[in-house]
Amino acid sequence: MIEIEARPYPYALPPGRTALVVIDMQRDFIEPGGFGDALGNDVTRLEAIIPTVAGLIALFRRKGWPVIHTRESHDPDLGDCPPAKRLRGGGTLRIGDAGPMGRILVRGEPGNAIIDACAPVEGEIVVDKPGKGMFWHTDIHARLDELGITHLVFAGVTTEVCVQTSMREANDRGFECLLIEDATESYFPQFKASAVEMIVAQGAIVGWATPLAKLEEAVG
Ligand code: TIU
Repeated sequence: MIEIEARPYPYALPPGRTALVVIDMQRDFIEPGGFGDALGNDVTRLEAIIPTVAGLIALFRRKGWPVIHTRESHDPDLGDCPPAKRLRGGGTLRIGDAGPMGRILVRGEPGNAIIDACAPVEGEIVVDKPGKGMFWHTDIHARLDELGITHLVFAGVTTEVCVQTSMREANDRGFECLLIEDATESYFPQFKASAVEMIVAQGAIVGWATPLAKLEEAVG
C-alpha cells in the first residue's frame, strides 16, 4: 500500500490494483463548437487543467499502471440517446446536429475525440458511454474485475457532472475512489468546489481528494 496525503484522511493506494480513469477529455467539452459550448458554457476555462491531466496520465504510464479513458458519445443513429437527453436545454445545437466539429456528441465525429494532449495510447481502455456515469450501458465493471482493479483514481471533466456521477457509481460498486482535484474542472467554479466537498464529506462518503503533487510525492 502507498499512503497518499488526502482529504478527509490518507488514501491507501495498492499498486497493481489501482487504475486511472480519465473522464471525457474530449473536444466536445473543451473546445468551442462542441457539446459544452452548445449548452451555453464558457468552455475555455477547462483548458487550464490539460497539463495536469497529461502529467497524471504520464505518471500512471511510467508506473505501468492501467489508464482508462472515457468518452461521452452516442451512436450515429442516436438509438442510445433518450429523447429526454437530446431535447434537454435551450441551445441552438442539440446532440446529433451538425456543428463546426461534426455532429454533436456522436461517436467517430472530430469533436467527439479525446484532445491530443490526453490521447489514449495502444493498450489503454477507451470506454464509450452514452450516459454521464462510466458504468451505465458499458462493460467497464467486468473489465475492471478481469484486471483485478479495486481502486480508481479520477480526473477529467466536468467535476460535478460526469466525474462525480462516475465516482458515485464506482463507490456504490465497491471501488475505493480518489479524485485528483487539480486534474478536474467545471464550467462553474463554485460547482467544482462544492462537488469536491460533497465527495470527501462525512468521512469520505464518496471518496478522497488530493492534488497531483501529493500523489507524485507519495508514488515517486
Ligand atoms: N454539461 C456538463 O457539465 N457535462 C457534461 O454534459 N458531460 C460531462 O461532464 N462529461
